[in-house]
Amino acid sequence: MKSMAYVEFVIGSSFLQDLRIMLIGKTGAGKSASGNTILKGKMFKEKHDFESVPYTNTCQKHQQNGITVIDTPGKFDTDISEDQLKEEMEKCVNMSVPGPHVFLLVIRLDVRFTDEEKNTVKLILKNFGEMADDYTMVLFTRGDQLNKPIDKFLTENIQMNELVRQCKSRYHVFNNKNQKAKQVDELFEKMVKMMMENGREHYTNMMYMEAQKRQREEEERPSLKEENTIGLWGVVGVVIVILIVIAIVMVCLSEGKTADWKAQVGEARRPIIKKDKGIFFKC
Ligand SMILES: Nc1nc2c(ncn2[C@@H]2O[C@H](COP(=O)(O)OP(=O)(O)OP(=O)(O)O)[C@@H](O)[C@H]2O)c(=O)[nH]1
Ligand SMILES: [Mg+2]
Repeated sequence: MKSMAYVEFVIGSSFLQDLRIMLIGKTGAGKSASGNTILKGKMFKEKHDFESVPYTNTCQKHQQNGITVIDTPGKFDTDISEDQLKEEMEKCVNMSVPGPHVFLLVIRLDVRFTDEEKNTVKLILKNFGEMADDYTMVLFTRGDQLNKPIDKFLTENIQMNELVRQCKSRYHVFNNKNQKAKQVDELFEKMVKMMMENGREHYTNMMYMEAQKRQREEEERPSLKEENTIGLWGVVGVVIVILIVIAIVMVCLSEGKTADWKAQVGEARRPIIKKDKGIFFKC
């Protein structure tokens, strides 16, 4: 437990005079609700539990006391096409210029972290590139539904544990139904620590461009592979044809020899006809 003096130091810290946070995650994870908890107000619109389509379709930005929160549309299992979402994400990055200090990867604690969930999260992170890992912290929502200590929960959920480790073991738990200030102060404390570790640097637009470039290159790579496969099959085809030609030539040659041999043998095996014992061959 940190002393109150330390927490007060963090809250008053110059780090928090200009802090840019970007909320990312699947639809319904609780991004908008978390944005409201952080800014201590009802600034972002939250969706209702029964809605399956993303509530936040466009980037939203709100500021309070030097803290900027950028809310993003939920990824990716819904109506919005991949291209539309990428376009929107680019807008979100531009909205955060010169770039966010922290990506909060928002994850619901109360749903099983299946392979599908894992892949969605992978896609979200991939969109920002590996460099974003240094600036990412997992924010678990629905802490009100957690019935055990978070450490124990993570030990029992290998997939979530893995994700947290990928984010350099940075995580925090929010209960957005009870916007207690303490949970926000503790989050800021973790963010300040992270910013110190990152030398006060932030994620930049350049990093985003680089990540997008890499992604495009990766998408184009399968066709290169295909070309290579076609090339490989071409070589295999030529080799097969050569082998067939060689085989035919050898067969012809050996048939010529056989004919000679047959001729010789035919000569040698001329039937000997004996008058009294019929026909037999001389070996
Ligand atoms: N019980 C509980 N409900 C929460 C918590 N956080 C979010 N919710 C609820 O979960 C629902 C979805 O939250 P949103 O913040 O709208 O989710 P989102 O990630 O912004 O979703 P999209 O905008 O569609 O991408 C809302 O009904 C929230 O009230 C939490 O900590 N506890
Ligand atoms: Mg939202």
